[in-house]
Amino acid sequence: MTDLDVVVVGAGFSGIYAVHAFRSAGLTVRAFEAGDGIGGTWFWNSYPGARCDVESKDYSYSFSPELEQEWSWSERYPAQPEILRYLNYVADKFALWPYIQRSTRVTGASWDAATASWTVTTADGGALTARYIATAVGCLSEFQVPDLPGLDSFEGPWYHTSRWPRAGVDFAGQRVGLVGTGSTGIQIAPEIAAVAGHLHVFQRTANFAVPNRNRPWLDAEEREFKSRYRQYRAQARESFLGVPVTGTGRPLLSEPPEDVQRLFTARWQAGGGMPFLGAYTDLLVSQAANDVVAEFMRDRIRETVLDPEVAELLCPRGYPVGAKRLCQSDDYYAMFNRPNVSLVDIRSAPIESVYPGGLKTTSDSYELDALVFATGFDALTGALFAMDIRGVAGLPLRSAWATGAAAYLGVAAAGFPNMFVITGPGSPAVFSNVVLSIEQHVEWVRDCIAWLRARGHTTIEPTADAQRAWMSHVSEVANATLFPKADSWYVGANIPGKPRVFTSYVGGCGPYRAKCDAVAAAGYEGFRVAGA
Ligand code: NA7
Repeated sequence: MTDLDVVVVGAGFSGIYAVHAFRSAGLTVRAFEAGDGIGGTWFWNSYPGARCDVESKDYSYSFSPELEQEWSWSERYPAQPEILRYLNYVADKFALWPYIQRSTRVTGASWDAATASWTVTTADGGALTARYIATAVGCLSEFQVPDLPGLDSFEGPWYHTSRWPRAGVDFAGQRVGLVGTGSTGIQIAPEIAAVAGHLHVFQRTANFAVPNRNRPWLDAEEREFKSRYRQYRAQARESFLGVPVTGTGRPLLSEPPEDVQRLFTARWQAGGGMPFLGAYTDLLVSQAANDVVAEFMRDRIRETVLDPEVAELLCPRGYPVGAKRLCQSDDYYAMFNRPNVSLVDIRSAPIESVYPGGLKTTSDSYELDALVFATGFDALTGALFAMDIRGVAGLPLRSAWATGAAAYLGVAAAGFPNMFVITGPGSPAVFSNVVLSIEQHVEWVRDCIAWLRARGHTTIEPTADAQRAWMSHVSEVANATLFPKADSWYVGANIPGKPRVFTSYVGGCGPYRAKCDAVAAAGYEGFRVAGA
């Protein structure tokens, strides 16, 4: 007998739904959450300007038609506080609080073959056993601060955007340095610039950013949309990105250039990243097609930023559009026209050190009152490796994945029986509307456990062969695209020493779902089951 059927690690979008889904299937479950509130990514990333780059109507649970109808989003793109309110509302509505233990960090989990169970340990010294564990730790949760000489000596405060002080930060009149110009840096920069005395943006790599055109969601629009929400969700499930995007269905290179420009202009005016990347079939597979959209975007930067030298520095080069996460902002580029903002090129003159009064590059010194790091995450594996997970014969997950993460269907790993990795490596997670991907994984795991129980099986584990074949399919699909061609967190390039492997499935959410369903229908093909 185990203490529980399932331990869920984390209470963000995936952990919250996992608790609900598993409980509804009659399982005993507890989620452990390190934060003192639920929400995961949306709990921790409370920096000013934090906003999702997927539209509210998509970035929300689809499992409950009632929830879908009664919740009302206020804006086209949801801001962090509203997403957090939504998740708390979900926990209230489905009475999930008794099953979520907050302020409790899971430190390890080890598999015991004799009892076919996991022992899960927590930082407060607790331990309990469960037949299954489901990691719901998020793909972007283990934040990283660059190892800069002298950072300890800095006299002002410094922050990472993913651990923002709850009480907020007052930058009024201060000289602020911002390191990092990914999605996060691009969102926080205009907020700091609006109040700071001066903002220095330290840019190592320029990023492509398209407008959001964020606006309030009008009542009439919402009513009309909600009348067809079910059909819309059905389309989303079958779609490539987990969001129905209308593309031309044709390659850009076969189109007259003036038609291409007209379409891009219309999409630029409408806002949003997915409509751009989904506009033509060859944008993410042909460098020549991608060059056209890249130049279109550089032209928009040049027409927005008044200083031509600054504009050129902001123009991304050397990697395809979309191979790093396409950023979204309505005011990032225009911010550089403010007299209190300057762009510092740390590609040509890297940061050398931090000193008590500021930051030194190889060419200049910058006097600063505060420093902000928007320097990203040890993505996909960081939060899993932060725990001491040990599978068959005590094998540490960190060793099993030392040369690259691998999971069959992106949801279960050879050597780690009865462990399910929600949105794990090998799944489409970060290349999709992740809420939909989370629901699909959680439901698949719920059904798998029900199938095992119905047959009296106690363990399930993917075979090494099935896992190898799946990961080689993942690579093959990725290598036919431009995605692996940038130094990004998608390939682990942002973490010194991390193996450079592209582990996300970019074959589309619809086909991926079909594959997972087919595996289940074939009696969990590629898995070994045992017991009873
Ligand atoms: P990202 O996208 O990983 O961006 C991190 C930024 O920080 C990026 O501009 C990096 O430059 C920069 N960075 C990282 N380390 C350093 C060092 N050591 N020195 C200088 N600059 C550095 O993280 P975000 O938080 O913006 O976004 C993560 C995801 O959240 C995003 O993709 C969305 O899915 C939501 P680099 O490009 O590596 O040269």
